[in-house]
Formats: sequence, structure tokens, C-alpha cells
Amino acid sequence: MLSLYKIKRVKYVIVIVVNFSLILVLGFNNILNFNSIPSPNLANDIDIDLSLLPRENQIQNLQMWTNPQIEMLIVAPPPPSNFSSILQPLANWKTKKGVKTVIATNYSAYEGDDTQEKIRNMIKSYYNSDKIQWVLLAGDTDVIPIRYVYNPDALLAGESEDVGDPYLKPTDYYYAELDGTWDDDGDDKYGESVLYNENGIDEIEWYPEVYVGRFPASNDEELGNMVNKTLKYETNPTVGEWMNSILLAGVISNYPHETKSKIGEDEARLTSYILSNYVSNTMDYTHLIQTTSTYEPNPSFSNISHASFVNNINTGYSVGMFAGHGAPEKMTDRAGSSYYTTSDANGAANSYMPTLFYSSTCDTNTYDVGDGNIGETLIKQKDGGAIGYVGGLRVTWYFEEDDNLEMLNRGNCKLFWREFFINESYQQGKALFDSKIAYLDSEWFSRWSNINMSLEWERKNVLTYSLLGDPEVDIYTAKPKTPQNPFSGNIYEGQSISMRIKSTGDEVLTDVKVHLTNNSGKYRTFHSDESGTINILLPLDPDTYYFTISGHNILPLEGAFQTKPDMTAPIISDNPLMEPLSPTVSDNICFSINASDSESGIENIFLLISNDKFNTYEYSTFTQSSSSSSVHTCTLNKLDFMDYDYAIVGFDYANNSVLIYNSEAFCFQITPPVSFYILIVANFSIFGILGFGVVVFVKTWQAHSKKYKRLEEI
Ligand SMILES: [Ca+2]
Ligand SMILES: [Ca+2]
Ligand SMILES: [Ca+2]
Ligand SMILES: [Ca+2]
Repeated sequence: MLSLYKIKRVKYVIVIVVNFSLILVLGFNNILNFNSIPSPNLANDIDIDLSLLPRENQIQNLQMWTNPQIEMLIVAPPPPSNFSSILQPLANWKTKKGVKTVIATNYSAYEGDDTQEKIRNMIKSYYNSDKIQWVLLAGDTDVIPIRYVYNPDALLAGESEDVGDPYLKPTDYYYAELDGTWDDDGDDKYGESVLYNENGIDEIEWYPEVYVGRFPASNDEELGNMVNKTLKYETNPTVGEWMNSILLAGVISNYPHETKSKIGEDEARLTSYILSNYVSNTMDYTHLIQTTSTYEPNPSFSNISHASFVNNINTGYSVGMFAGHGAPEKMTDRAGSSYYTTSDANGAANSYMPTLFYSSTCDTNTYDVGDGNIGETLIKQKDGGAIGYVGGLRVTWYFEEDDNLEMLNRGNCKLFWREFFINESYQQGKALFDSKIAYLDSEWFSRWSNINMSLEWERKNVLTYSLLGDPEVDIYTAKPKTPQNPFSGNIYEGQSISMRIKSTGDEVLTDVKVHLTNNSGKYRTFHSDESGTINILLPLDPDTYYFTISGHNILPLEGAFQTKPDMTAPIISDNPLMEPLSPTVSDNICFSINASDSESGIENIFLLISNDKFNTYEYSTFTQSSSSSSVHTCTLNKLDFMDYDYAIVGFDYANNSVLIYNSEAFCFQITPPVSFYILIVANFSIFGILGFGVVVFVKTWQAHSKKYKRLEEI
């Protein structure tokens, strides 16, 4: 009982102390409120440390301008080969448009059991340091060797290859898939599946890291032709309807009587699907097919003949495909009729209208065995033929009754065009390798537990379809537009530019990139967002910049502009509006000002607010009310009742600043709410005149406590 009483006394003491301190604090505040202490800084040029204000990170911006990553690697043979000097104009152009490109010839300096491994380790090293995206192998397989992997697909299927070794198959996929060991058990059999690797692991990881293509040149002239054709295609193409055209050809793979279901294998089903689902109205098309009696073709088509197919290719198409059978020197149907041959490729008359061609067949791209295959012949044509060729280096596979067009050849081909048209992977290497990823991730594998990458034909199809041509080339799907120069008028150092680039026909260009560089090592590429908006933040210091604007279906535009110095601080109105004029604790307070900077532009405007004459302050940022307006607003959430001073600080992007302050006008007071006075009055009435009040209060409290106590005891 005694101890309980003592505790209660401690409580009374706490209650008293709290009440006194409340009165003291409130009272002191009252004195401050109503008897304004003269500020030590009465002048308008107050001294405030602005270094804490969050600013545009110029150091980070400079970093992004001065440390461009390599995006493309061209692998070329070392001197005395002339290849790297022949490739230099292509590397220069890629770099100029913002794809920083390096020609690498010193692969022999890298680790590796053979040249292929050294080249791959060099690619890996660039990938690890710069996350390169594009790899162009510059040379035929006698110059830049291809990797042969253990892949006895045809043997296991009871078939045979038309060319080459029955066990070892060529693939440039080795240079794209950089994670796998490719020879985990070190038995010199590369790319073994879980069934052949000694440790039961797949030596290939399957997902590619980089997009790989090859210029199959064996001499300077061939390489020069491929470089020049690619440069012309990208920088100065012959503009015409061909750029808006696709040619699709599909023939019979099996007659009805050859199949279990007695339904034939019509590749026209594949071409029709691609046409209906992916091409739709985006391009003009020519659809040439041969069909069995069991297939009713749709949509519109013409019957294919050797002459019609060759003539169409010769008139010029941006993209084209053939699905059927193939051999190194011909594309055929089941009966063996040829629709295109190496001889036709040699006579390709589509000068300055080179095609990205996809051959969903066997063997038309056997560039490691001689040079007479169709793919190599088309890509080597001086002005016409192919800008890119995707085809198999060896036998490829399809399954009958592939209703979903998802297995092996049909899945590969369908997904290539899906990537190209639907996912807008118009760069030919991206379309091919992204389609391989899409195939590996497709339902075909997830639906069936026995369909996986231990199957040699699945491995074969992913490995053998290869790209001849520059993987980075952006393929036309329409007549390209010419951009207007967006860098007219005065441009200032450090300027923040938000632009949408328009064509000469005044349409906004949405798939566009702007590359800027100068002679003092600045280098940066800006990509448009979906609306076509590009946001550029220029570095400080006046300089001359060279720009290149490029993109999908855009003719590149090059030019230069000078940035001017910005020595002028932003202009900010000295009569900010404050609403409400007499704020209370329950008001949000809105400030608005007029602010502009006609050089580099307004970077940030801050409202600084202080209740101790700027010994300390808090800040809030103004936002522009609309992109075309000079009005900027800043809203403060409810404040405690106190006296406040405020100031406004504005920065432009060139680091000029202005401080707006007026010691007489830039202050306001938030008066206590009515409830505050009631509280004080209540406290005073409880305490009365100090000691007496305390006694009364304590006694009252004590009496109540006893009552409660008694209640508890009952
Ligand atoms: Ca091995
Ligand atoms: Ca990988
Ligand atoms: Ca060759
Ligand atoms: Ca300025």
C-alpha cells in the first residue's frame, strides 16, 4: 500500500512538470510571435549556404558524355591483311551515328586452344567491359574460322547431310552465346548435349549475349563490295517503292500421299500466316505459292514459277522469304523444281535495292564449304542481291502436322518475322537472335516434357540458321523520311533541350536517335521515347557539336551547331503571389512566380523557408505550370504557427543563379489556432496563480485517484 502511494506521487510530479513546461514553451513562443526580434541580416542580400540544394548532376552528365561504351565489334584479320582499313569507313559511319564501333584484329593475344576460342574470348572481353551488342565477323570462314560442334542430327534421324561431316556441324552461334563453356569436358568436341558431355551437362547455354553477322569475304574486293553496299544502304539509299515491299514464297514440302495424315505439307500455310498476322497492312506484298490439293490458300496469291520468283526478286524488295526445300545452290519444292539458283543469284538485277532474305530451307547458306551457295552469292553481289541473308549452313528440320507452325523450321521462320514486324526488331541481327530466344522460350518446349535441347535436331536448327550481313543494319519497311534540322537558332552551353524531330513533311518521327559529338571528346546518343520526344542535356562550356540523326525508315541527317555561353542568371519576378495571404495552420500555402531563362533554361527554382532568419531553412521546389508558361508554382503543406521568412533561388542549366529576397515583404506569420488559446486558458485556470493552483490541481487529482482506487477494490 505504501509503495503504491509513492508511485502515485511521482505521477503528480510528472504532471506538474509537463504543465509548466507547456506553459513556458507556449509563452516563449508568444513572445517571439508578437515581439519580432530584429534580424541580424536585415539587408536583402542574405548569406545562405545553397550547396545543400539538389542540383542537376553536372558531373554525372559529363561522365555520360565522355565515357561512351563500345556497342559494336568488327572482328577482322590482323595486318598484313587490308581488311581493317577497308572496314574503317563502315566503323566510322557506325560510330558517327552513335553506335561506337571498334575493329579488333589482335585476337591472337587472347587465351584459347584455337583461333575460334581466342576470337570468342576477345568478344567476351568486350562484352564484359562494354556490354557490346553487335559483332560483325569480317571474313569468310577461311579468314575468320567458324566453330564446328558435335551435332549428329541427321545420323540419328536416319538421314544424311548433303555436304560436310556427319558429326561436326558449323555454327557462328559460338560467337553469340558467351556463357556456355562449349567444351566443358575438354574432349575437343564442342557444343555437346547432356547426352554426350562426360559430365552430363549441356556445353551450350543457348541464350545469345550478342547479335552476330558475317561478311563472308575472302579478298579485298569482296569485302569492299559488302562494306560499300552496307554504307550506301544506310547513308544514301536509292529511295523507292521497293523499300515498302515484301516478297513471300512457299512451296510444297510433302505431298499428301507421303504423310501419315494424308494431308500435304504446304509451306503456303506459313507464308499466309506471316502475311495475315504480321505483315498485315504495313507493306505491299507479293505472295507466290505452290499448294497441294488439300490446302485452300488464303489470302491473295499467285502461283509461283521459277521465272516469277526470279523476276520479282530482280524488281527489288526490302524483305523476302522462301519456304520449302533447299540445297547449297538451289531453292526447290518437293518434286525438285528449282525456284532460285546460285546462277540466278549471280545475275541478281535488284541493283541498289538489296533484300534481307530469309530462306526456310536446308543448305542454302553453306558458306563454310566453298563459295557457291545462294546466301554467299547474294550477299557478295556488288550493288544488289542481299543486304542480309538468313539461312541454314546444313540440313534443317520440320515436323509434319505442325498445325501451330511452331516446330523447328516453321517456328524459327514464323518467330523471325514476328520479331521483325510485331516486336519491331528491324535490325537484322536483332531479329534473328531475338527470334532464337523467342523459340527457346516458346510453348513448343513448355508444352511437351520430351521436347528439349537434348534433341539434336532442335540444337541443329538453333545453331545452323546464321546471318550473312551486318547485324546492326536497320531494314527499311517504308520509304524513309528526311528529318528537319532540330538544332536551329541559338543553343547554349548546358542547355536542356526537349525536342520532337519532324520530317520535312512535318510528321513527328517516333523511332529516331540523335547522336552528338565534338572535338573535345564528348559523345552521346539520345533515343526518342514512344511519342518521339528526345531529352538532351548539353555539357557546360561553349563548343561545336556535330549531330547525326538516324532511325528506322529515316534518311540520316548530319550537321553541326555551336553552343553559346550562358552568363545570364534566370529572371524571376520579385513579387511572388502567396495564397492565402493570411494562412492558418489548416491552410496549404501556394506560391507562384514568373521565371524564365532565355539561354540554357531554368534548371530548378527553390522556395527556401526559415523560422530563424535563415540560420536554418527548409526548401521546396517550384514546378512549371505548363511547358509553354513562365509561371512556376510551389505549394507548402500546412505549417505550424510561427513567424516565417522565405526566399526564392533560381538556377539555370549553366549554373547561373539568382536569389530573390525582401526582408520586409517575404515574411508571414501563422497565428495560433483558437484551440491553442483555449488550452492556455485552461492551463492557467487549473494552475491559478502558481503554487495555489498546483495544490488545488494535485488535490483534485488525488481525490479522483482515490475514487478510482476504491472502485478497483470493490
Ligand atoms: Ca566436349
Ligand atoms: Ca548466354
Ligand atoms: Ca565461303
Ligand atoms: Ca541563363
